[in-house]
Amino acid sequence: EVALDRQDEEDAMKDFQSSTFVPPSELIEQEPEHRMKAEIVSENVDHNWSLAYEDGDMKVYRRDYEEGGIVCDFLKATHTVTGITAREMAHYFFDIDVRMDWETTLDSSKILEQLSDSTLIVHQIYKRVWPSSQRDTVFLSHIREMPTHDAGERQVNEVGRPWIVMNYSIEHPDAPINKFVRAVAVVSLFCQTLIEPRQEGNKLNRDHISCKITYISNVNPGGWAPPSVVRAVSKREYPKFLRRLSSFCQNACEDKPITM
Ligand code: 6CM
Repeated sequence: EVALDRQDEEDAMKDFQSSTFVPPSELIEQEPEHRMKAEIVSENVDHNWSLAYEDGDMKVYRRDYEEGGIVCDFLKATHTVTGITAREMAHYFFDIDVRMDWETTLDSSKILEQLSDSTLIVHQIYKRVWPSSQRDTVFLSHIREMPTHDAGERQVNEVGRPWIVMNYSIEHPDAPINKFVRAVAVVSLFCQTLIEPRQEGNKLNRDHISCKITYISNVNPGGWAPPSVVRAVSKREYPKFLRRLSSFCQNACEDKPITM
């Protein structure tokens, strides 16, 4: 019976990989009306969202949402990071080799499977937040350059194509739920390159470029956790994450040629 279960899991995984591995672009192009439409990355923030944090170019919005008393608030943040491109930002957010250099909420981050250069299955264990139990997540992580026609509104001074990283929770036979409470997350980081107009003949350098990021996250902490603690942690951690990831990228790119 155990062997059959395992086979079932493997079959399910194969189905999953072959069916949903690359979302067809026409799904993104025209999103019909539905109750989750406001969560789509290029949608604007409306009256349903409240500004939770603001500092310079960084804005963090949230929308209250609970499932059975568990806080699963929607979070959306925008930020503009000088000196780097969309591709560079997306790359460092995706690259698990540098994750521990900027992410402070983790005990560990491990690749369970590498499906391609642009798609990984990752297992992460988070630091315990008092007084709740320690959490882990298993998610599919995918990076891609988007065709411009899928990208929604273009920014003033935007050049090239946007890049996106999507992390969304899945199950995996190599990381069964046992020791930790399994949190479930849907995260996406959407990056656009902006270039300041410059005088003709002036060579492009890092002072002319910046990366506009739109980050969305929806985390179900999986199992009850005190709402006040969840909201306090998220209020503190998201701005911190955005700042740390941004300065990590700026430092990493400083002396490197610009990658568009
Ligand atoms: O997006 C972020 N990081 C990515 C790379 O690690 C990845 C991670 C997504 C999952 C975030 C879920 C955290 C769930 C753990 C909950 C632990 C606290 C429980 C509180 C109980 C009181 O997409 C940056 C994520 C920044 C997190 C603040």
